[in-house]
Amino acid sequence: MTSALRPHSRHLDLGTGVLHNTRLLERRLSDMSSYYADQKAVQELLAENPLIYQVYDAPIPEREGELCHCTTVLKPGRVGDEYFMTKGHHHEVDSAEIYYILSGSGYLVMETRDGQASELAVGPGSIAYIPPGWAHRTVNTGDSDMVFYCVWFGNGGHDYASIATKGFLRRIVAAGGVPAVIDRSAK
Ligand code: S6P
Ligand code: ZN
Repeated sequence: MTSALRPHSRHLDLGTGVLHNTRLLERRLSDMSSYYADQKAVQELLAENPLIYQVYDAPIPEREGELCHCTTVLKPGRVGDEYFMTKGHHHEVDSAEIYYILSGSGYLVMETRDGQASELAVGPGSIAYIPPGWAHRTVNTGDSDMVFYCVWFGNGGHDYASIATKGFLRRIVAAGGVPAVIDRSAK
């Protein structure tokens, strides 16, 4: 199978995470207000509706044989005691993904549909391997942008619905000023 694409490259600005000649997607609090546990804090912050993250998504065809890739710039901040985070998703086709953390620090929160969970602390230089079947979310626990580069299978697809409905088994919150991993149901 020959790709419709010609060999090419694009420029990644290592300082800002901007990946040039890509599609920019922005997620503000209003795009994901139900994802945070503290709904009183959500309501208070919605007036300002902060930018939570940006995705610079390379325009690669979503089909078998291709490698989709993008950078994400996840802002620092909290909603109540819960750190800013991405929505998180499963891939529709169980398939692996690589995350390369360029700057900032936080957690990759992962889980399987049968209830296994993992919270991986990552920082600059971390290359995280997300095995097939593990849903994933990134959480910025630092005080600067968390920038990371991801590569996944073109035919992987994205399933946001199950996470949007149930959330992850664990949340990352500030407890006494430091990050703590707590169960989803904990107050
Ligand atoms: C894509 C990969 C990342 C995320 C991005 C935003 O498979 O995992 O590029 O898309 O970090 O997160 P989300 O959960 O809103 O797609
Ligand atoms: Zn993914």
